[in-house]
Parts: sequence; C-alpha cells; structure tokens
Amino acid sequence: MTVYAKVDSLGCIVLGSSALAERATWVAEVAGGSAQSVRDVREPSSALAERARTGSGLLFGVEGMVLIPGGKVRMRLTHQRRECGCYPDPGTPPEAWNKFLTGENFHLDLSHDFEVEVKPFFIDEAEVTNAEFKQFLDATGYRPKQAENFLKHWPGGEMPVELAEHPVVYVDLEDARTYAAWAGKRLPAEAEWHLAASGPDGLPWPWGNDFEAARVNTGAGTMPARSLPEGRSPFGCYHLCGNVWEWTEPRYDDGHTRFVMLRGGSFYKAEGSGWYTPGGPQPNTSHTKFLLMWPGLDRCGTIGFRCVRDT
Ligand SMILES: [Ca+2]
Repeated sequence: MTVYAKVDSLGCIVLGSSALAERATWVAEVAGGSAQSVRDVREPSSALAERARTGSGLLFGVEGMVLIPGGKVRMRLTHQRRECGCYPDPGTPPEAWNKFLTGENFHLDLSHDFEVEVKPFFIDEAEVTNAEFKQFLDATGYRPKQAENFLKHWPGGEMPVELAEHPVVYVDLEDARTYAAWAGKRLPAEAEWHLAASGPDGLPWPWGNDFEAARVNTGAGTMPARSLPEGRSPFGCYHLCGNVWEWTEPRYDDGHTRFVMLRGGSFYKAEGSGWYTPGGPQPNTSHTKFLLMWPGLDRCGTIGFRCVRDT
C-alpha cells in the first residue's frame, strides 16, 4: 500500500473552524506529517491548483484514493418521493408505502436534514474505469449469474480501447460490490459519498456554491474518469457531479420496493416527460431513489461507481 504524505497538499482541505483545523491536524498525523497549511477550500492552494492543472498527484491516500477525515456529516437533501420515502423521512414510515403510490404523494419532493457520523475513510479519486474493471475480470473470471446487459457497451465482451479510461457502466449493484471486494474496498455509504462531494463546508456543488457548466460533463456520453480537474471536489475527487451516477450503500427494502440512492447525476438528460430520475449533473443537495427491479434493468449506461476503503 502506497501512502502519500505531502503535507502541503493539506492546503486543499479546508477550513474555517477549530474543529476543521483539528481534522487537518489528524490527517497530517495519519500521513506522518504535520498540518502546515490551512486554507479555505473555495480558494484552492497552489498545490491544488497545480494538481488541477496537471490532473495528477494525490492527497493522503492509497494509490488513486484520497483520505477523507471523519466527523459529522449534515445531510441536507431533496428528492422526489417515488413510492414511499428513502428513510429517514419524517411521516413516511416503510409500512405506509401504499399511501404514496399515486397523485401528489407520489410526486412530492421530500427534504431531509439530519446528521450522520462517519469514520475516516479513503475514497477513489475517480469513478472506476473500464480498464480497471477489465483487470478485475481478467483476474477473477467474474461473470454475474444474471448477465443481461452486463457491460453492454463492450461489443462481443471486449473492452473498447477508446473507453479504457472512461467510467465503467452497465454494472449493477452486485457487480460493483464484487469488484469492490476484489479490490479490497467497498461501496461508499451515502453519507461518505456526500462528505467527499460537499466537503466540510457542505458545498452545494463539489467546486463551490454555484453551478458552472464548464466544470461538468455536458456532452452526449461519458468522459474519462480523470478529466475536468476544475470540477474536482474539496478533497480532489473527479466527477462527483455528473459524468455517471454512482451507486451508494445500503440497498433498502421496505417490503414494497428495493432501492438504492444514487448520487451526482450523469451526462444524460431525458426530455419530453416527467421521469423517475432527474437528468443531467446534480448538486450535492439532491439524491435520487433508484428502484431495483432486475439486474438487466438495473444495469444502465449512466450508472457507474467508485469505492471507499476504511483507514
Ligand atoms: Ca459521477
């Protein structure tokens, strides 16, 4: 395991309070250094600017991952109810699912505001790529029991070379979980993903307070997972907003539906109707309830994932 300990990289974490300064100190201690630079994340340090310019370099983490200090994560989120809630939802207990199948109740926006305590963890700086997923397949021979639409974007089961560095898609929750376990990782809890995307200041977008189209994938397909460095999160992660939606844990089951909360949005924006899933890049204040039905349907060209690892 490669541990990177560039103390000056701390400049991109933060921070405006003593509690956050303590996190920075903790990060430095874990990395074997000491906190020397504490700045506001909205004004990136020269180190971060350099990393953003070159698209390279790591914060404190295992290779390809960044360290996220633990702490309380404030989950201020909104989503469309879509058949009951996503829990915790005040007034929407799982057993009341049949009151929310039609009409206003079905389409109602639900807002959450609660806190979750998370432990420190590492998170992939980028979505898992097709090349990385191919390594997993080559090493394990993995094939899902229900293979419908599995890697549908790989003609004849062969990874298109031009997509090697793009996020892998057409993988369901179990495919992603299996990859993560092989890599010695796991999928992120939603609160972990949320913290990685919004930073300690709870930013509405990974880079700041306002949407900026130049920082996200607005094209007609996926982009390389390590592109658009100007859209990186406070901790240096790529494409937490957009490119492809990302699986989070846990999988919920309220007796009526099984579902997973997806985060970040994708390049794709359906037009012409109301849809279960919102289109385009999504802010950190939004998540969506993705109903699980069948692996073949759960595998989509707009859903990928990244992994986390405990410290
Ligand atoms: Ca993404």
